[in-house]
Amino acid sequence: MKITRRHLLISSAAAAAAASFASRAFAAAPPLAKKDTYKVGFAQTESNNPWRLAQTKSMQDEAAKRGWQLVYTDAAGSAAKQVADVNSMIAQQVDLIFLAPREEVPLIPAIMAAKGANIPVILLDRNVDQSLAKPGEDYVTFIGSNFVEEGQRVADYLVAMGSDKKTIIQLEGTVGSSPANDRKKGFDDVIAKHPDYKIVASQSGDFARDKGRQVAETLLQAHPEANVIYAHNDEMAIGAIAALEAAGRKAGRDDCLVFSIDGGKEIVQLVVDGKVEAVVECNPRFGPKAFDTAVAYANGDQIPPVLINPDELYTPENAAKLIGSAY
Ligand code: GYE
Repeated sequence: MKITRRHLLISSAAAAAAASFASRAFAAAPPLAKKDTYKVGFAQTESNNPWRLAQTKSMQDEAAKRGWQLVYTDAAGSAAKQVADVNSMIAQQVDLIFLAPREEVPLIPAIMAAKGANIPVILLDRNVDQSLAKPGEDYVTFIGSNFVEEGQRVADYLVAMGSDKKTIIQLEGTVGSSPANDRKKGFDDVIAKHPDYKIVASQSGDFARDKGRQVAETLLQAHPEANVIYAHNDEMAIGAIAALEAAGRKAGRDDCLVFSIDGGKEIVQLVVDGKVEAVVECNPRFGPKAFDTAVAYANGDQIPPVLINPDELYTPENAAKLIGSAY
């Protein structure tokens, strides 16, 4: 059975909200009153990596700077907990919710419940299934990177290198998350146009360092001929380097090329050291833009359906120069 917008509404825990939502379906996203200060929620997905910690700090710093109250929750890697977190923010009557939806589909009921309670939602860093919820209607906007383009940039770089290393292992992010889906699509589509390159294995390491290490270890055993690793984030790339070294292999141009996305200080240093070939930045410092967007929305400005963050590309040519600005 295909899950439709209607099914999700009916199955939502917030049945009362859903009833009032029915009459509002397809109307504009809830408004935000103009006030001097706000109480806003930030529903984080997990805190198991430096990217998440940098994002949380950026949101907390911005709230403090403006004197806004921030209701912060950490879903600890569980979409179900994140839905509950959003429902608790609704019960606390926050003015607006910043949501980093862990996965594309399970957070839809939370967005609909907030809409039903007349609380606007701004999506940060991860998106939701666009056939089930729409910007400007169900939530205000999505702020984040273009993940398809991030994957394309890695593949374009690899192909442009013209190296003889063409046998690829891909470490995917969290299953069902928009960055994992899109970083894979962007990369795979470019590689498909170059039949001399081959993705021999592609598996999720859940955006986590140790899971990335374990998955890389297994895949390197199954495919010892692999000589390129493309990881959907820094954490899994760092885990993969540990797996390569444990297998008596080397990360770098002499043996196995490693690529990643995020661009934290630790990985940029590995580019400087020659262990990582290139990293597409995905900047986690969302605070200023997130809060500015909320204010613009309260002022009645037209908010575009997506607000894309510009991303740097770290390479052996610029890594030493740019490391100071990496998170
Ligand atoms: O790449 C990863 C994090 O959603 C863009 O999630 C974000 C990704 C980021 O856990 O490190």
